[in-house]
Amino acid sequence: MRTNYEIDEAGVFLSGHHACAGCGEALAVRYVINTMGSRTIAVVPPSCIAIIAGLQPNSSMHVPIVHGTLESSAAAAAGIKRALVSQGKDGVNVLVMAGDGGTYDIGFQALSGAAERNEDMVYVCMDNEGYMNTGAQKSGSTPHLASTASTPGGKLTGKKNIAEIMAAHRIPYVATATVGYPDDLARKVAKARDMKGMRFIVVLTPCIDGWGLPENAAVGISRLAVETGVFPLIEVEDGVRYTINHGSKGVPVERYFEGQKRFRHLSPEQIAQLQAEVDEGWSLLQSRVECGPTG
Ligand SMILES: Cc1ncc(C[n+]2csc(CCOP(=O)(O)OP(=O)(O)O)c2C)c(N)n1
Ligand code: SF4
Ligand SMILES: [Mg+2]
Repeated sequence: MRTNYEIDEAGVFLSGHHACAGCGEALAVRYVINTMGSRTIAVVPPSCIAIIAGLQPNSSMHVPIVHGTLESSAAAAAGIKRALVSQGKDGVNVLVMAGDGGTYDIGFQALSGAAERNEDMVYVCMDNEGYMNTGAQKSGSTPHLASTASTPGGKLTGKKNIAEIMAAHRIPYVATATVGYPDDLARKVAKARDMKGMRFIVVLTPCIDGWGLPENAAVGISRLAVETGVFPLIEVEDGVRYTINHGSKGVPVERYFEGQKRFRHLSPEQIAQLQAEVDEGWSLLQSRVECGPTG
């Protein structure tokens, strides 16, 4: 899928950072921060993103970074934006880049409160489906039956649907994206940047270490996540207007699991169960779409 969106490599993300080679999260950070532009203040809680951002004076990003706590990113961003507005600096973008642990779980209270108040920020969740910075433990985003450091036999519960949860707050904009489709990702970030109120984007960012991937696999595996329907690309406006940006090609989910060490223990019965779960999720999503697929 191509959206013909021109990715702006504005040079806000600099060469040289401390992520693992091939890290999907670092790639997403590059697209997001370059698209947001240099008139941006970013809040980054503890995560691999904070490692990628690095410490001053050697930060990989050419914008101010506020290193907050894992619980408080959305509250911090709301306060920063309000302070800027009170100083007459309306044109500065306030961005959160938080991991899934800092979004689905530990930072969720602050995020939900900020969404209820429709605070003016772009909140991007870099979703690598686990607490990777601390050794790949499971989070509320880890998929059903995936093996992690804290669920070595496979996670017994499912992945929370954070896009649906945020859409239920009826905020102006919710989207999903992934590094496998960078022009779609950059288009969504630019769209969110130019809106007002609470905008939320969850970006699937494969983790080389936690998913058990070769260093060159992040882009290909995130494409498969979309093509199998495991991670649909969608936009939701005002909590009700759903668009699917990429129609499922119906690739079997087994193709997505192949090559990821976190799924190598799955039995044929478990793969069939996961296929049924993906099919059900896809049908539910279709029922929410008013407009047809655009991609
Ligand atoms: C309240 C709290 N609990 C635990 C930690 C330890 N901690 C630091 S980073 C991190 C992992 C965060 O995972 P995620 O948000 O998914 O980001 P990732 O490392 O995967 O990019 C944890 C648990 C912390 N800093 N604060
Ligand atoms: S542990 Fe995973 S998310 Fe963290 S830097 Fe390495 S590849 Fe990236
Ligand atoms: Mg994570």
